[in-house]
Amino acid sequence: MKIEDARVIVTSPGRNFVTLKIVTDEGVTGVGDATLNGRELAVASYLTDHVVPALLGRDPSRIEDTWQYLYKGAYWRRGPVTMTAIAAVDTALWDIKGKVAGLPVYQLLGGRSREGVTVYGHASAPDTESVLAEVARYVDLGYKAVRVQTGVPGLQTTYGVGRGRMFYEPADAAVPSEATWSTERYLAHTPQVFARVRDEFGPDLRLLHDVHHRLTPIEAARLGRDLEPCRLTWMEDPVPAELQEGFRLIRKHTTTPIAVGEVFNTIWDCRQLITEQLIDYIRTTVVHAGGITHLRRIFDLAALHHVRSGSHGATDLSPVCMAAALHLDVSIPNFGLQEYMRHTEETDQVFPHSYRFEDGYLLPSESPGLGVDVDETLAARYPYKPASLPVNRLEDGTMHSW
Ligand code: EZ4
Ligand code: CO
Repeated sequence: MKIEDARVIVTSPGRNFVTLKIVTDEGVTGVGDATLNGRELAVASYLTDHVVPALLGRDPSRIEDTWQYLYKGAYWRRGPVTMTAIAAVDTALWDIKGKVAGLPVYQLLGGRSREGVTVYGHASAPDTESVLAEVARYVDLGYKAVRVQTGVPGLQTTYGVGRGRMFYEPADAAVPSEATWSTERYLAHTPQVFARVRDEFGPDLRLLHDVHHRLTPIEAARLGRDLEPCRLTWMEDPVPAELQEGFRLIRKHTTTPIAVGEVFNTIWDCRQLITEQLIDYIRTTVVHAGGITHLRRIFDLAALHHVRSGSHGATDLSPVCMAAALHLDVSIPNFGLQEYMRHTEETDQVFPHSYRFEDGYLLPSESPGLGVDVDETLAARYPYKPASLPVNRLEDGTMHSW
């Protein structure tokens, strides 16, 4: 079998997505998500101009070899654009392998290690009172874990807080919009929110919070400590993580578990965090960390060091990524949680899939391959619209993380 064609599909059914579709000479097709929020066209070009020409004529069954060829062969290793492009190829090849074998991909990864994939939903609202109602809605829908984000008194907008029910889309303007941030106001407010939520919903509901990289290690240590009575499942992205040893300081001061990694692209970005046991959950994803092949390598390293998976699953990760993530999630020994934000109806129509939500769990598809596709005719009806993630400035105008 040979790769005969590989198409890059850019579409915007409510938000932008880039998808790679590989077609073999025997007519078997595979899909991979290649969406990099706010930088979509860079990946589309990387694929079209540099990867696709090298794929044509290759044997699609050689997944590992193709991964190594694209990673080592580029000379310029790592980085989000490169690793997202490699991820798309890798994911599509796993899809093809599953279809050829007549098995869902999780069977090729060793089969089930659990019945379903526990997911968490996003409760977000401008203030504490209204976020309680949002948490209740997720509990009613069956969710066993909920991420809680609120606005901060005195700040006009806060990243991570949606603009409507079940709707969360941080990428808006073509040129990044700007928001104002205050660490002091945030640190004073957040523990009060969680005290109310824990009080209202009791000890069983798993609660999570995303800091979106906005603190320094010592500030994150304080937040972690202040949140200890609320028993969080995790505090996410407490600090920007380029300086991996920075997490030692947080670790020294708090038992609040730490999750990080949604912006990581390779095992090298998290090697020290994992091997020094500085984190509890690694949030790397199929689409941004080199596909199923490389993500499994990261999760295997994590398993040796008491670190569980907690893959990113916001709306900019397409149903193709989610379908692939679920095959890994259900099969690995050290699964923790999977983030799950519902896509819009338009997105679900462009990417027909057969994974489903049931009683707080996502269940991977039982179809051969990944169990997801892209409807290219429908996709063509939604042209690309530039949209970027916002930036933050402190109250005096200084640029800040996120
Ligand atoms: O900022 O998906 O945990 N989820 C998040 C997301 C990310 C966006 C970036 O593309 O932090 O909202
Ligand atoms: Co996050």
